[in-house]
Amino acid sequence: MSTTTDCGCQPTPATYTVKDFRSNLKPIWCPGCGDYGVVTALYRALVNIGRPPHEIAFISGIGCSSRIPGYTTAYGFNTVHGRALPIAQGIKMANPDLTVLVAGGDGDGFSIGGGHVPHAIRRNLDLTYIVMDNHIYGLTKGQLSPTTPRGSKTPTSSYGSIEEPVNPLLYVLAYGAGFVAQGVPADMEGLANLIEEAIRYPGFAFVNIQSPCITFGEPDDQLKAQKTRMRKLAAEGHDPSNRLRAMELAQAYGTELYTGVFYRNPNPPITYDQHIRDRQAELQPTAAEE
Ligand SMILES: Cc1ncc(C[n+]2csc(CCOP(=O)(O)OP(=O)(O)O)c2C)c(N)n1
Ligand code: SF4
Repeated sequence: MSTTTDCGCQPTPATYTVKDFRSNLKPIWCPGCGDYGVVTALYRALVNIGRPPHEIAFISGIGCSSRIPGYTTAYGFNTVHGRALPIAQGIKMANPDLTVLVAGGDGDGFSIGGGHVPHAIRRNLDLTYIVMDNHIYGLTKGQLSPTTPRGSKTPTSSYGSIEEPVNPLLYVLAYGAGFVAQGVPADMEGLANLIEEAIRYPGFAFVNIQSPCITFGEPDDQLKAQKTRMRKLAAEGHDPSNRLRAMELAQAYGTELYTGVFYRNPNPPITYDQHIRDRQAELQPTAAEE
């Protein structure tokens, strides 16, 4: 952190660097795991946000990806598999001034924790949900996950998966999320910008990150392949205020690798946490009542 003075009297706001957000814990992800890129992009986004680490709470579930809070200096809580969202909502309610980030894998978010996603969206607390989508259960050694493509061979689908995968983008759009984006670690700058935009969005914001699992993932998902496959929505002329078009584009999940903002509500509705603050203010006794 650095604090400078313009004239020797008024300190200018503190500025933070990546070092301020990187913890002393050395990541134990496999060398080449996409999650390294995710945490680097996150550090960059937090530098741009400019809030100190103690004003940020970072909540995760269980999985390789869910280790991420430990690699930051923000307040962190590595909770229970699939239960990051309810705990994050409680934290935001208890201290609405915190910037609350939630992260986990596709298994954590769309399998065991899938029932929490619609309710977090409809409540619309101001938090950012990052899913590190590697189409596999990484931590438990490569079993089928809810986003595993049909036909993929895994230890739990030896002859190829016969299940249709969940489409996380369409799922959250359908439930009314106000901010929906997708990024890849292969485009670090783009990913950092998306995370920053999501944090700045006043309401529930979702970022699906196609974060390759180098150990159990498919070759088509790896960083090198991402670079050739990715198609930036901005370059395609997509207008992120058009929710129906966003849903149309989101249908290509699993075939096209679109990156960027699918949808940003141009008129963000009041958040749940703001409703509560307003209600509390209304219920405060006036001086005459006291
Ligand atoms: C209640 C419960 N059920 C199952 C597990 C075992 N488990 C731990 S992580 C995990 C899945 C991990 O996959 P994902 O959430 O996609 O994260 P990744 O490791 O791929 O980043 C499972 C099934 C658990 N820890 N707790
Ligand atoms: S198993 Fe896969 S997701 Fe887990 S750390 Fe290794 S490469 Fe990453």
